[in-house]
Amino acid sequence: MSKPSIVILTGAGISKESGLDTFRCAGGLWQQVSLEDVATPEGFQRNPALVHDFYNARRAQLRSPEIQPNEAHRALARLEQEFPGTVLLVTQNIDDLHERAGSQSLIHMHGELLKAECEACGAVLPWDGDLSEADVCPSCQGAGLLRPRVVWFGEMPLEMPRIFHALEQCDLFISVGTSGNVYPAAGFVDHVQRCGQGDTIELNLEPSEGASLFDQKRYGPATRIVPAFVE
Ligand code: BV8
Repeated sequence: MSKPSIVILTGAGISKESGLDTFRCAGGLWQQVSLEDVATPEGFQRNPALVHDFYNARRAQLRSPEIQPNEAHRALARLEQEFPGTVLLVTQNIDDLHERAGSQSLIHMHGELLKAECEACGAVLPWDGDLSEADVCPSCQGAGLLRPRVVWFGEMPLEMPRIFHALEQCDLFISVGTSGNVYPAAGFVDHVQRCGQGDTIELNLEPSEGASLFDQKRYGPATRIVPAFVE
């Protein structure tokens, strides 16, 4: 694996101007539904239909034509194209807007809305329609065992060793559009400060929970401040 000298973390704020809700801003997702009911394994065990409805609605919205990558997604894809092999984009988002903007060196640490996972055989499958308990796993034919390929609270995010290694090696850590409320992602800036040598910068609409830990901060809408930073 090439040594990414720039690690970028993104959160829901980078997709806000594309029309997707954030979680903790006014009117955000966690004000519409209780995260305990729809973003925990216990909630899924208790009421799988409610969880499927929550993710089915977000999947349908993501696939609607008005939801497109914005200038911030495109600026990060350009950065990767201009410096091949040196950028690793770690997103907390489960949308596919970074891919659609052209980013390829990409880790979805909280999973992907357009994938399903079989709790019986572990298969991870592309899934762009509704998911329900009636669906059968195409890999093992198990019924009622498919779940959204999404990391819920209390579950281990994906590819953590690879992410921590990149944080320790990078020359620059950029955090975009995240409130710094959810760990381990919220702890990445501290990890760079303690275990790495990179500079750290926060690009956000407003100061995050971890703002004081960043070497540099720029505030404003991502579609303005991210292209300005990349340029
Ligand atoms: C783990 C599902 C360990 C996907 C999400 C007590 C009990 C149990 C656990 C814990 C606990 N205390 C701490 C924890 C750990 C827990 C946690 O951090 N809880 C918090 C709430 C305290 N974390 C976990 O459970 C994680 N797993 O720790 O595992 C482990 C160890 C061993 C073995 C097994 C396990 C798992 C965390 C992932 C949970 N899944 N979502 C989905 O439905 O999407 S979290 C959810 O929050 C999303 O994934 C989201 O990405 C994430 C972070 O939110 P943000 O992206 O930051 O969004 P937010 O709305 O908060 O902020 C938006 C920001 O954008 C704002 O700052 C705003 O100003 C800005 N903005 C808005 N508009 C714009 C903008 N910026 C720029 N331009 C704009 N236009």
